[in-house]
Amino acid sequence: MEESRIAAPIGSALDRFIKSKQDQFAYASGELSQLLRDIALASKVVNREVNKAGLIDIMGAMGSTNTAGDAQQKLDVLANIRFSRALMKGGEACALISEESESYVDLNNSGKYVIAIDPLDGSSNIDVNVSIGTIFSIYRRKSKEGTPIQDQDILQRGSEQVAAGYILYGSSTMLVYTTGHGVNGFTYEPTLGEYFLSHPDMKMPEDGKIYSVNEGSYNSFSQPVKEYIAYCKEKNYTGRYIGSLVADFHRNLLKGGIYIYPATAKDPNGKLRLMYECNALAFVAEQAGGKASDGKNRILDIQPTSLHQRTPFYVGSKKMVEKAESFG
Ligand code: AHM
Ligand code: MG
Repeated sequence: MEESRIAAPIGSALDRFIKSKQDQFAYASGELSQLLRDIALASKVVNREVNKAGLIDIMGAMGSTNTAGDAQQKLDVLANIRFSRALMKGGEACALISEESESYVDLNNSGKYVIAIDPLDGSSNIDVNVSIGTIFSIYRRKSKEGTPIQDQDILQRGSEQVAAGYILYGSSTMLVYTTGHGVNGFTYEPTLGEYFLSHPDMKMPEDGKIYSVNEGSYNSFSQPVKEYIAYCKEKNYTGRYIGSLVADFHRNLLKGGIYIYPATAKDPNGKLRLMYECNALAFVAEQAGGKASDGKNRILDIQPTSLHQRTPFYVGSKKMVEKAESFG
């Protein structure tokens, strides 16, 4: 039997797991595996920065901050640097789309993959010790390697992702990803410096009782969204909203629930970004049996027309998303 058909045992190290699944990739040349390893490595560095975030002021007060200024940089900017460097060094990626950069960044022209990343999402939670996350999408470039990057390489639909996932810096740090063959979650063991398989073949409950939405914006929601929220209350659902998309999504993935960031008066297209926030989580959700839409259309079918395009986002347990959509 091929190694990838055998369920990997809980406790498998991420590197070994990636290697054992390599033949599932459409182009099993090892480059996508290397790319996933690069992302995992950068996330360990970011995890270290996140964990000592509260100490930075103390270190500053003690005069022990690094003179290059690294330690004083905002964590989201720092995370962007860490991921960009890892991807640049790795050489498998030709372009990087990031929440932190206005336009895409050219990496290695002979690289085969395009990466879209939100290096550190949940900015309002960074300074207050609440969970934050990294979100990533990986696409295969369409134009020939070695030629200049084109719009068709950058503006791909979510359905064309070859891999996607997130890192959650929470009470423990987890990396969850899919390559289109189910979803697997790995927990970071800091003393060993390695991710280990802790959540094999994750499935989102088909239905749930948790709704996650910023009700502070209630007055500017559309009537159907207001009615759906009223429905959740009638049903005595539990309201849970961390304000960190990765953390809210992860909880709902494990327990069953729905996350909604709808259009508001301030943000008529919602707040979240299609290319580096919604697509990756939509891919993970679908692979786990859940659903993701903009309230009407499947997220993964939306053709992006610009890098930082926003979309309303409904994601979570299949039946809950369908119910929310049914309000119109
Ligand atoms: P960010 O990219 O500036 O961090 O914003 C994205 C975050 C999501 O993690 C979170 O779900 C949402 O914004 C919260 O927004 P709000 O405070 O409007 O509810
Ligand atoms: Mg973000």
